[in-house]
Amino acid sequence: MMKSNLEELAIFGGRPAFSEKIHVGRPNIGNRDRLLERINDLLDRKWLSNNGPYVQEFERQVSERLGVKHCIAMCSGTVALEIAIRATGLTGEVIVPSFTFIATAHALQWQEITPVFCDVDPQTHTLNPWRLEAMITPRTSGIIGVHLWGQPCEVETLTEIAQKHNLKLMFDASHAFGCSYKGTMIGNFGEAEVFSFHATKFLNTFEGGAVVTNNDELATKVRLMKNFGFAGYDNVIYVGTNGKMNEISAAMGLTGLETINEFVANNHRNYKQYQRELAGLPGVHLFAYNENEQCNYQYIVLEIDEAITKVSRNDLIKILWAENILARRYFYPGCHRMEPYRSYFPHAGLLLPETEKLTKRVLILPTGAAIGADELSKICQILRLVVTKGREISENLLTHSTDKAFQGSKK
Ligand code: T4K
Repeated sequence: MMKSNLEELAIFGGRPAFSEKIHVGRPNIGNRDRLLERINDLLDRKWLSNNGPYVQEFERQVSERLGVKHCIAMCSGTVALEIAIRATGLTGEVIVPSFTFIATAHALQWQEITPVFCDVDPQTHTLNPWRLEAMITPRTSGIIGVHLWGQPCEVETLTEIAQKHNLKLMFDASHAFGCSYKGTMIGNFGEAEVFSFHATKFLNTFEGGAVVTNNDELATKVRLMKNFGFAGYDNVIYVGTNGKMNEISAAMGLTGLETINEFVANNHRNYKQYQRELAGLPGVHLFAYNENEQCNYQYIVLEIDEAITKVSRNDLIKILWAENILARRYFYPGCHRMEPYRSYFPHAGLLLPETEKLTKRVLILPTGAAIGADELSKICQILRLVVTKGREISENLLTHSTDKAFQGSKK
């Protein structure tokens, strides 16, 4: 049933639009039989970890697909970032966006390297190269750009700046598997790029990640570091940790790679439907992907301009949660407003006006194979109802207690 007036909204006592929760980040699960076949194989083989055949095959297929020389699979994107940072030799200060998942900053701070937060471009949501040069100090050793939502950073300009100032450039490509920049696959830029294959990512290995690079020396170092520094039995030649991907994760990754075109097709179909059904809705802007590049369309990103909608992003989230649509406000409130960075740099926000603005405006909607066209239409219809009656809703919300409907998202 389509909702057409305010009393029908669940936040004001109506029946929720969905009887079950609709999540952002539902995993892409490829062919279940193929996965189970692989799991049976690996159990029969009794080879569960430590550079097993599935991990080797997964690394080979990822390298081939991206046209990159080396892929080193890992147990998570965060550990892959930490190892890449260490192997690249970053020290002192590294410039990163604050508008990213906290792991980008933590991977530096974990090894006592200071993340220096730079503002992002309001159009691309990625590092603003024009702001970046002003953040460089004598302690700066590198830059980590984040291809947020799979939208590539301004790679060329960042490369020029890094060369000019003799800085190392790396990319957190956690969101950007299967995306391209000027026709070249993400994975080929900077010293190294890092993917996440977490359950919620476009391609998942339950938990997992990878460092990819075209640099032979760096690849050797990363490979050693993710395996305690072992160069052979009884021979440790480097400080290292345990960053290894296990066989069951690689089995999931290989299975996902077989149907990756379907994952893109689902996401692209949903993106186009959101685009059509939200078109012309005042104050609601759908983040636009460049359709001339390869893209995974894994995130449906809205920006809510409260001055026009008259209903705030946070109220909109409460309304959607009451309808069982669990929209998220990634990456609120920005790394600079989370510990320990909030204590270290209490005034960082002054240099991050676009980040501050985006963290108050962005809302992520569900997509992926788990959501059908009818469900998606229902979500758009609720958004349309709320936004067209924004002022009335905000006034009503003031008189209703809505805390129960919304438990608050973690970020
Ligand atoms: N850099 C960037 C830019 C990143 O975005 C991330 C990770 C990293 C680095 C680090 O990579 P990893 O070390 O994680 O590989 C999620 C993910 O946990 C995190 O991997 C991801 N970014 C981030 C953007 O999203 P949360 O806190 O939103 O997770 P959670 O548990 O709330 O899950 C999100 C939604 O997904 C839930 O509403 C339900 C759904 N879900 C989740 C899982 C785990 C499922 O339906 N099934 C599942 O198995 O962080």
